[in-house]
Amino acid sequence: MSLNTVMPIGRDSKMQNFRVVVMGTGGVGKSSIISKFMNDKFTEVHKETIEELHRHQMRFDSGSVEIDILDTAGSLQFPAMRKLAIATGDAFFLVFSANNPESFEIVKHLRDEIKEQKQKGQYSIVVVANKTDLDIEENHSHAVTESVVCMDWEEKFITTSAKTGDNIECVFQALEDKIRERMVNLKKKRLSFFRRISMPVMRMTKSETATTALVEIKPRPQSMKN
Ligand SMILES: Nc1nc2c(ncn2[C@@H]2O[C@H](COP(=O)(O)OP(=O)(O)OP(=O)(O)O)[C@@H](O)[C@H]2O)c(=O)[nH]1
Ligand SMILES: [Mg+2]
Repeated sequence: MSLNTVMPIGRDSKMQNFRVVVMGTGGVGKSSIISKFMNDKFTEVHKETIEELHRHQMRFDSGSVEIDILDTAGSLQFPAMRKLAIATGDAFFLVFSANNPESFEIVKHLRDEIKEQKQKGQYSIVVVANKTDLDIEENHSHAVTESVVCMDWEEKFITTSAKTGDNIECVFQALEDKIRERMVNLKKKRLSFFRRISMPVMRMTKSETATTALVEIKPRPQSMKN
């Protein structure tokens, strides 16, 4: 699927649902990243978010997936709201500002909270270093942060600029990859479940199997037919 196939959707009960929660401290560019991706729009004005839900559809070979993108409050968030956001998330974009090292500290705390609240394998994280268009002198070196995220945490790290649009698609491409991974794992789990429940048949003796087969192909008695 290409990112161009992401489109607004109506409700479809049969569609699989996947929620990505966008978190990070105030002003790091969470809403700007979403707006750039969804509407190709960027505004210099900072309007603090309370909470906003965006909905899109991604199409995969095996079907469509409904994507809820939850844009959270950076500075105005209550702990209970954050807890709920974490509880309902399948994936998390943890955003910090490339020119503000303290905003990465918040990302660390958020990751800890997610890890505490959710079970391993139940969620995916993408760490986003935004505002890379700002003067290089102002920019904090990515090397250390990137190695912490990629080597220690083993999570995906992407540098972006919501202003220029640089790498914005990569963030959502990473999400797409995570969903695909999740779908494959789910399929594998289902297959192993079916293998497990078919085990007793495999343990049957030859004669038992033959009897079972006979019972299965025996025609329906005449008396039972209408
Ligand atoms: N130069 C530059 N400015 C950016 C970028 N992304 C966002 N901004 C600016 O940073 C400010 C905050 O952006 P928002 O997207 O509102 O940040 P937020 O994380 O959603 O903020 P809260 O909703 O308050 O948590 C705005 O003035 C944006 O114009 C970027 O990549 N580069
Ligand atoms: Mg916002």
